[in-house]
Order: sequence, then structure tokens, then C-alpha cells
Amino acid sequence: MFKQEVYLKALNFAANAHGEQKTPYGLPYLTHLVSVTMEVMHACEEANVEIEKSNKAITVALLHDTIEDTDVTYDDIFDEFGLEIAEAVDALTKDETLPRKEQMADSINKLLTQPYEIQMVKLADRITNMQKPPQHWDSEKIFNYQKEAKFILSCLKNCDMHLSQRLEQKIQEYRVYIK
Ligand SMILES: [Mn+2]
Repeated sequence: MFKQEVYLKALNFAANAHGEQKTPYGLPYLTHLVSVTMEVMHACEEANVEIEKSNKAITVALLHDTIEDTDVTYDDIFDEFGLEIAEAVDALTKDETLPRKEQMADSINKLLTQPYEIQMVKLADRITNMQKPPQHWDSEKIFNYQKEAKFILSCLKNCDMHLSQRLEQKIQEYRVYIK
């Protein structure tokens, strides 16, 4: 279980931060955030994760793209949600000062120092993103996206059995998009 007020506070903060942003499918960006959060909630229920940890995971799921994709800073999150949440969102944020190829491994390394309930958000994010690739992606990008998903799964699979199995299945299904 989780606390409804915790969910609403993070949802409203994320909605404000992402404003008019859209997903690659043209939907309001919030649909991505609530999809990731839905995966996290489901997994927390399945695994009977305790309420405080579920609250944290759900908050971080809703906020996970704020530092990376909006004007929101680490300090803004720290002020509003405290140190643990700010560190968790930071771990889910690509360090754009690094070469592109190193960004994922760097983020995974930061995540591995985080509790399991935070690592779960990364699996939920990738599960959500393993939909039909956007039309403008070429075959190399699609291939690399699946490869990267396998890397994420191999690094984080211990955090939650249910999400790991689900990502494994999404990776299998993604094969139909690889030419
Ligand atoms: Mn995301």
C-alpha cells in the first residue's frame, strides 16, 4: 500500500514541471510518468513492499525525469521532498557532461548505491519505454535500445523479481521491431 497524499503531491509537482511536454507519441508527458508509476505500484503490491518504501518508490517514479528534462533542479527536489528523494532522482538522471556512451553506465552505478525500491523505477521506466519504437528511429537505434535494455536488466535484476520478469518479456517482444 501507499499514501494517496504522497502520490498527489509528486503528481502535481511533476505535472507543473513537465508542463506542455509531450511523449514521442504526441501524448502529454504525464502519461509516461503515470505509466512508470503504475508499474512501480503494481510491483510494490506484488512484492508486499512496506508502505514507506512504496511511498518513496512512487514519488521517485513520478519525479524521475524532472531533473533531466525540465528546469527543476536537485535543490528544488531537495527543498520539496528531502535528501533521499533528491538523491534518488539524481541517480536516475543522465550526467550530460559525460560522453553519451558513458551516461547509462554512470547512472546505473549511481543506482546500484540506492535501495532496491529506487532501482525498481529504472526497470519500470524501461518496461514503459519498450513500446513500438517512434517512427523516426532507424534500425540501428532500435537495435541499440534493445541492447541497452538487456544491460539495464542484467545490472538491476535483483531489485524486484516481478519487474525483472516483465522487462525480460518486453525485451523478447521487442524483437519484432528489429530488422
Ligand atoms: Mn522516463
